[in-house]
Amino acid sequence: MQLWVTDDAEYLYYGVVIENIANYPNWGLQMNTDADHTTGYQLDWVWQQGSTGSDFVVENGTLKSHTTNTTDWAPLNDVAGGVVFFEQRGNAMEMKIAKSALTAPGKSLSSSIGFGMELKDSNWVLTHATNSGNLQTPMHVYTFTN
Ligand SMILES: [Ca+2]
Repeated sequence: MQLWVTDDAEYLYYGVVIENIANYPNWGLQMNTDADHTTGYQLDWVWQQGSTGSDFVVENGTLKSHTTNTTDWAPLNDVAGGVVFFEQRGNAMEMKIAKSALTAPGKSLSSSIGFGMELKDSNWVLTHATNSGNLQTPMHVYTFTN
């Protein structure tokens, strides 16, 4: 898997290339948007404990907010209009996310965000992630340039 990220004043952009993409009909791009690992979903079985705290996830092309601050899954809330562009062609996908959509009550958008991609099978079982083969590494960090 290859994953790129950049930003401008209003948007966050991701580009992803996934080998054998047909094996992963479900996916989630997790984001710790407030740079606070104590808020959001604690994905400690994927990334290093204390480095996740995912506040938002782009799940199969739709932006959703996490409603838990623990390792226990909880229902997600759709964030309407958060993904302003999404396209998948072959094994590549691009998405454009409104920065203004990446805030929630008590959570502000940090200038540095954690992120990581999970790839899942048809039963939503995690089968690959950006750190697959070396689980428990810290979530990736991107610092905004705008
Ligand atoms: Ca967080």
